[in-house]
Amino acid sequence: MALEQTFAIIKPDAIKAGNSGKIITMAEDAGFEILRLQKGQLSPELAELFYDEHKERPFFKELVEFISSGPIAIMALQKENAVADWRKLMGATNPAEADEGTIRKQFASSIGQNAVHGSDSAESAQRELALFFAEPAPAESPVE
Ligand code: 3AN
Repeated sequence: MALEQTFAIIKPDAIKAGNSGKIITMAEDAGFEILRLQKGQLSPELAELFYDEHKERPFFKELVEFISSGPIAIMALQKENAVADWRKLMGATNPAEADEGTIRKQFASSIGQNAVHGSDSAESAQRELALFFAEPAPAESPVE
Protein backbone atom coordinates (compact mmCIF):
# COMPACT_ATOMS: atom_id res chain seq x y z
CA MET A 1 0.00 0.00 0.00
CA ALA A 2 1.22 3.50 -0.82
CA LEU A 3 2.23 6.06 1.76
CA GLU A 4 -0.53 8.52 2.62
CA GLN A 5 -0.60 11.84 4.47
CA THR A 6 -3.14 13.12 6.94
CA PHE A 7 -3.64 16.36 8.80
CA ALA A 8 -3.74 16.40 12.60
CA ILE A 9 -4.24 19.02 15.30
CA ILE A 10 -3.29 18.80 18.95
CA LYS A 11 -6.12 20.93 20.35
CA PRO A 12 -5.92 23.67 23.02
CA ASP A 13 -7.02 21.38 25.88
CA ALA A 14 -4.18 18.93 25.23
CA ILE A 15 -1.56 21.66 24.81
CA LYS A 16 -2.73 23.37 28.00
CA ALA A 17 -2.60 20.12 29.96
CA GLY A 18 0.98 19.48 28.79
CA ASN A 19 0.08 16.40 26.76
CA SER A 20 1.49 17.36 23.37
CA GLY A 21 4.76 15.45 23.82
CA LYS A 22 2.89 12.29 24.88
CA ILE A 23 0.56 12.57 21.87
CA ILE A 24 3.51 13.01 19.49
CA THR A 25 5.18 9.96 21.07
CA MET A 26 1.99 7.93 20.54
CA ALA A 27 1.98 8.99 16.87
CA GLU A 28 5.62 7.99 16.42
CA ASP A 29 5.18 4.71 18.29
CA ALA A 30 2.27 3.89 15.96
CA GLY A 31 4.55 4.35 12.95
CA PHE A 32 3.63 7.85 11.78
CA GLU A 33 6.37 10.01 10.35
CA ILE A 34 5.94 13.64 11.37
CA LEU A 35 6.54 15.55 8.14
CA ARG A 36 5.43 18.92 9.47
CA LEU A 37 4.93 20.18 13.03
CA GLN A 38 4.07 23.74 13.90
CA LYS A 39 2.73 25.46 16.96
CA GLY A 40 0.46 28.48 16.68
CA GLN A 41 -3.00 29.84 17.37
CA LEU A 42 -5.91 29.99 14.93
CA SER A 43 -7.82 33.18 14.28
CA PRO A 44 -11.59 32.68 14.55
CA GLU A 45 -11.75 33.40 10.78
CA LEU A 46 -9.37 30.56 9.89
CA ALA A 47 -11.12 28.28 12.39
CA GLU A 48 -14.46 28.95 10.64
CA LEU A 49 -12.91 28.13 7.28
CA PHE A 50 -11.36 24.95 8.67
CA TYR A 51 -14.64 23.76 10.21
CA ASP A 52 -16.76 24.91 7.24
CA GLU A 53 -18.33 21.45 6.79
CA HIS A 54 -19.81 21.75 10.32
CA LYS A 55 -21.25 25.27 9.93
CA GLU A 56 -24.87 24.13 10.06
CA ARG A 57 -24.35 22.06 13.21
CA PRO A 58 -25.62 23.40 16.54
CA PHE A 59 -22.18 23.26 18.16
CA PHE A 60 -20.38 25.20 15.36
CA LYS A 61 -19.87 28.38 17.42
CA GLU A 62 -18.54 26.41 20.37
CA LEU A 63 -16.22 24.48 18.05
CA VAL A 64 -14.75 27.65 16.51
CA GLU A 65 -14.39 29.38 19.88
CA PHE A 66 -12.63 26.41 21.42
CA ILE A 67 -10.15 25.66 18.62
CA SER A 68 -9.14 29.34 18.48
CA SER A 69 -9.04 29.76 22.28
CA GLY A 70 -5.37 28.95 22.78
CA PRO A 71 -2.24 27.46 21.27
CA ILE A 72 -2.50 24.34 19.11
CA ALA A 73 0.01 22.19 17.23
CA ILE A 74 -0.67 21.26 13.61
CA MET A 75 0.95 18.26 11.96
CA ALA A 76 1.29 16.52 8.62
CA LEU A 77 1.57 12.81 9.39
CA GLN A 78 2.64 10.12 6.97
CA LYS A 79 2.36 6.33 6.90
CA GLU A 80 0.52 3.69 4.94
CA ASN A 81 -3.23 4.15 5.51
CA ALA A 82 -2.52 7.34 7.50
CA VAL A 83 -6.06 8.82 7.42
CA ALA A 84 -7.83 5.75 8.84
CA ASP A 85 -4.99 4.76 11.17
CA TRP A 86 -4.76 8.22 12.75
CA ARG A 87 -8.52 8.24 13.37
CA LYS A 88 -8.20 4.81 14.96
CA LEU A 89 -5.40 6.04 17.21
CA MET A 90 -7.47 9.15 18.15
CA GLY A 91 -10.46 7.05 19.24
CA ALA A 92 -14.16 7.93 19.22
CA THR A 93 -15.23 11.61 19.13
CA ASN A 94 -16.88 11.16 22.53
CA PRO A 95 -14.10 10.10 24.95
CA ALA A 96 -16.64 8.09 26.97
CA GLU A 97 -16.88 5.80 23.92
CA ALA A 98 -13.17 5.75 23.05
CA ASP A 99 -11.28 2.46 23.22
CA GLU A 100 -8.45 1.77 25.66
CA GLY A 101 -5.10 2.81 24.26
CA THR A 102 -6.49 5.67 22.17
CA ILE A 103 -5.46 9.30 22.52
CA ARG A 104 -8.97 10.48 23.39
CA LYS A 105 -9.43 7.77 26.02
CA GLN A 106 -6.32 9.06 27.79
CA PHE A 107 -6.44 12.78 27.18
CA ALA A 108 -9.89 14.01 26.11
CA SER A 109 -12.24 15.47 28.70
CA SER A 110 -15.44 15.87 26.66
CA ILE A 111 -16.94 15.54 23.18
CA GLY A 112 -16.02 19.16 22.46
CA GLN A 113 -12.63 19.26 24.18
CA ASN A 114 -11.29 16.04 22.76
CA ALA A 115 -7.53 16.61 22.49
CA VAL A 116 -6.97 15.92 18.80
CA HIS A 117 -8.29 16.33 15.28
CA GLY A 118 -7.72 14.08 12.30
CA SER A 119 -8.94 14.38 8.71
CA ASP A 120 -11.97 12.16 8.03
CA SER A 121 -11.07 11.21 4.43
CA ALA A 122 -8.23 11.46 1.93
CA GLU A 123 -10.06 14.39 0.31
CA SER A 124 -10.37 16.24 3.64
CA ALA A 125 -6.69 15.57 4.30
CA GLN A 126 -5.74 17.23 1.00
CA ARG A 127 -7.94 20.23 1.72
CA GLU A 128 -6.76 20.64 5.31
CA LEU A 129 -3.06 20.15 4.52
CA ALA A 130 -3.35 22.77 1.75
CA LEU A 131 -5.19 25.16 4.08
CA PHE A 132 -2.47 25.07 6.72
CA PHE A 133 0.78 24.32 4.91
CA ALA A 134 1.75 26.52 1.99
CA GLU A 135 3.72 23.76 0.29
CA PRO A 136 3.04 20.03 0.36
CA ALA A 137 5.42 18.10 2.56
CA PRO A 138 7.91 15.99 0.62
CA ALA A 139 7.65 12.27 1.32
CA GLU A 140 11.20 12.40 2.60
CA SER A 141 11.42 15.38 4.88
CA PRO A 142 14.70 17.31 4.69
CA VAL A 143 15.18 20.12 7.16
CA GLU A 144 14.63 23.30 5.21
P1 3AN B 1 -14.24 13.85 14.74
O1 3AN B 1 -13.35 14.96 15.27
O2 3AN B 1 -14.15 12.63 15.58
O3 3AN B 1 -14.08 13.64 13.28
P2 3AN B 1 -16.79 15.15 14.05
O4 3AN B 1 -16.25 15.39 12.67
O5 3AN B 1 -18.11 14.50 14.19
O6 3AN B 1 -15.76 14.34 14.96
O7 3AN B 1 -16.91 16.55 14.79
C1 3AN B 1 -15.92 17.53 14.66
C2 3AN B 1 -15.61 18.13 16.00
O8 3AN B 1 -16.78 18.71 16.51
C3 3AN B 1 -15.20 17.09 17.04
N1 3AN B 1 -13.77 16.87 17.09
C4 3AN B 1 -15.68 17.67 18.33
O9 3AN B 1 -14.69 18.49 18.90
C5 3AN B 1 -16.85 18.53 17.92
N2 3AN B 1 -18.14 17.91 18.23
C6 3AN B 1 -18.71 16.86 17.63
N3 3AN B 1 -19.90 16.57 18.17
C7 3AN B 1 -20.10 17.51 19.13
C8 3AN B 1 -21.15 17.77 20.04
N4 3AN B 1 -22.24 17.02 20.08
N5 3AN B 1 -20.99 18.81 20.90
C9 3AN B 1 -19.90 19.58 20.87
N6 3AN B 1 -18.86 19.39 20.02
C10 3AN B 1 -18.97 18.37 19.17
